[in-house]
Amino acid sequence: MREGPATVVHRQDYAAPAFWIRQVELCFDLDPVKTIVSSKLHIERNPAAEPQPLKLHGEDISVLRVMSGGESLSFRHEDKLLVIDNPPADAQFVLEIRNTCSPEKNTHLSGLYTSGGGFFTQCEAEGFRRITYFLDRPDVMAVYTVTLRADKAKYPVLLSNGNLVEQGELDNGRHFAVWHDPFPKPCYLFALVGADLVCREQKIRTRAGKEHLLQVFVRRGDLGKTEHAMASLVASVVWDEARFGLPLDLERFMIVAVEDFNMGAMENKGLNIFNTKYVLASPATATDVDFAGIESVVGHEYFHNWTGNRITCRDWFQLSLKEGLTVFRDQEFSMDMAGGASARAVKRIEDVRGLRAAQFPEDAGAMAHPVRPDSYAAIDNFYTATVYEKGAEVVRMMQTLVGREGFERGITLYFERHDGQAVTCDDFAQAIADANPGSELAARLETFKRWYAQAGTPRLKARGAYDAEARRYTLTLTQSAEPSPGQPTKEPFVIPVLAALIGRDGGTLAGERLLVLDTPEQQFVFEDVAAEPVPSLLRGFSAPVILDDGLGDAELLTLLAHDSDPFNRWEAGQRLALARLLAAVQAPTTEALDTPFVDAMRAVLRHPALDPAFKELVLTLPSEGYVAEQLASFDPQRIHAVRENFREQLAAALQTDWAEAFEANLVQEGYAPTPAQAGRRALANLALAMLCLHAVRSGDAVWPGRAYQRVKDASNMTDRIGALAALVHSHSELAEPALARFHAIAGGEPLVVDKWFALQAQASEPVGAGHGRAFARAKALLKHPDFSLKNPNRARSLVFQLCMNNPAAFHRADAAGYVFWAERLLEIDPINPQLAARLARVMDRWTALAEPYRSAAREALARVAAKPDLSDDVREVLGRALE
Ligand code: 0A1
Ligand code: ZN
Repeated sequence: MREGPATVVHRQDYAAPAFWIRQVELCFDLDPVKTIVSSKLHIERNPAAEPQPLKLHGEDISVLRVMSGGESLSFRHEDKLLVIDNPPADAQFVLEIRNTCSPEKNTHLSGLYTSGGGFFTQCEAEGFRRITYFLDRPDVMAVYTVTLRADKAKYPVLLSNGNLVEQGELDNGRHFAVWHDPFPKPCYLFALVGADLVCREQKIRTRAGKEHLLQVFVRRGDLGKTEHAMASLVASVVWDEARFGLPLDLERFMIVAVEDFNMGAMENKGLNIFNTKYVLASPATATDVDFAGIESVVGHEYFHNWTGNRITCRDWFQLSLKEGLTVFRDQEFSMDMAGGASARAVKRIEDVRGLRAAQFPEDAGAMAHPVRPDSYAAIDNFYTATVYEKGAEVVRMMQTLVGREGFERGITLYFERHDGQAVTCDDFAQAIADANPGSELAARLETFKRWYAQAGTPRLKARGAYDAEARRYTLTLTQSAEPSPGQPTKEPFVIPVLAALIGRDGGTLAGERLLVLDTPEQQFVFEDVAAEPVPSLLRGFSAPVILDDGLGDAELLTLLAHDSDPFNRWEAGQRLALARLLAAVQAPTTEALDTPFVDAMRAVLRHPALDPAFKELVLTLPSEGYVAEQLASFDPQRIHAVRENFREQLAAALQTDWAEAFEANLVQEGYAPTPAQAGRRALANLALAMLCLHAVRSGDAVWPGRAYQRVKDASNMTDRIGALAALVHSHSELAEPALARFHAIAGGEPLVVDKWFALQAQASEPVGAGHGRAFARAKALLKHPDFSLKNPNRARSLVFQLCMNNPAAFHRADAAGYVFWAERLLEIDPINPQLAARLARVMDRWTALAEPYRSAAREALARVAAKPDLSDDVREVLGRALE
């Protein structure tokens, strides 16, 4: 941390390194206070570069000596670099460095740190330089041999990347292990673990007949919660080979769970390190959503073995090369695992809902950036929804444009060309296009690549005209895009629009067809259309755009009842609800919901053929955040009041249907985290929430009583927390005793205690009397003995949930929410800048707030930004917010 502006790195300034590091021998004497790192670097000059000093990155570490050929070399420090002005003149030479670091003091959780008495590493993006001096950039790829030495009793398990080549005893109760990774890799994929762990093992045979060992390492006592992670890993290995022909390339593949971790997990070669949240699960401790999260994150990290590790990024601006592609792959994996068409659609709807909740606001806010950013001050700030989720949509559009088989051919060509290299997003797009000459993508590749370069969510307008006489339907598509920071004007995007025409009676008038818009405006003609249709556009959300199709209630009701594309069917329901929410938010009072809408919702709830999971998605109103995003200036309190009012109306109007849905969807079989069971539990939980809401308003004690019983007796966490949420959000008198009960049942299990904090931090803020209660409760929880800001999961469960996911509690007229935010931010920043910078992002959309929130938010931002000792991470986020 330092004063003054951080250095900004620009994509255009990329230059190949002047030195390559081809081989690395590392030796660690692990000690929490002072770890000694000895490194031997086999360096090769880049003949294309001018002779120049060798500058190695290093941060928060101390150098002991630098040698070459048995001689000491002189060096100096320049900012955060170790500069060797006169390295050996040979084309190749060996450099030996000894340095120390202090894992125990490393609260940033980047580099080598301690957690729960063990040693763990996190090197992406720039953590390796916090371990030893190195050319810490992804295009420098080396083969690693790693020796670990540590006290055997305290750290019986010593792991690093690749294969174990030797292990044995040392003096003084110490032991050692030597690991060798045959694949050249950038240093961000390095990892080590030294800890007291146990593991679940399984052997797996790939198609080539080779046997591989899979291992999941956890703390003693957690072994019973590793079954699902292991099953997900096995499924991932099988899937990648079946879908893309990409086999496991290592003898051994390890997953290690750690309690203190900044992100979800990390794809270190052969040694993935995971946040416990994405490994540990049992029916009693994890919800269906947690089980699904584990499957997708285990898949994600495993898939990185090819997309990220075998082919990596040339520089960090290309981050989406590996992240967008790997998110796309994990989404496809989860869809394939889900099974039938309806379960696949449910997954797609959830993914799009996530994109709209996180990425659309990002693209409209202060931190808006292209999928391939142009500059950064702290790269850790660019592990964003844009790089990940929008990046995945860009890959998905490529698949739509070349077809599924064409895309698989493209992936094959990508590996033929680039295996073992560090490449760019352009290289990826080129491979997909080259494998599909004559495709819609190849025909307009340069235009398509604007998706990498231009920030902001494009708007797509669609208007149709039907000529009954000619039986012709003409669709006019128009696109536009708002300016974003640094990009005042935009060129047209390539927008793939999957479209079908539906009859007013629900029949199909024209089957699905791919329309490709690549100019500001284009017309598409459908011939031989028997009657005036309702267009079903952007099916499956075929492009990440905001669609204005001008459809009215009658047409949306038709799509909700009949569209054969489940995504658009759901979307029609959401749009009916959204229109009503927006109208009410902008009106002085909230009126009764109209009968056609309530009837349509009832029809979905009662529908004999629709999946419970799908019903739950349709009957959940658009979130407060999504409503806010539609408005140029929004009042979070008004949005909350209207949405709560609508929920109460739906609770009352559909009361008997909710009761039926609850009973009909109780799962009698033994717990399994399948989409079918999960869907039933989700709908039963929504029904219970609605029943409690109505009961508390009308003074009826039966449903809250049942919910309370369920908190006590539920046989799985999904049911238990669903019942608890129903009591908390309806402000039932039973909420307090139920919370106490839940905490007791948690028995100190960290991930369950996190849920207990998170639920209270998200508690619906009462509208009218009692307003402020949810905020006061969350604030009081800061003092709870179980609370700590040092553990990222715990900090997220209370502080982030309140600031990000509880708008009515957070945005207060008296600005107390913003004061809370500023105080926590300043507390977290010296401990963990990455985490603090995430919290800073809560204010991304402050300019769209209505008064008095807007002025109060600006004041809070300015107050924090004026502090002298902020980290580069936080400074970058605040700087952009105040620009
Ligand atoms: N590459 C990982 C995510 C990750 C990124 C940065 C981290 O530390 C700053 C940790 C993990 C993934 O995509 O899963
Ligand atoms: Zn990733």
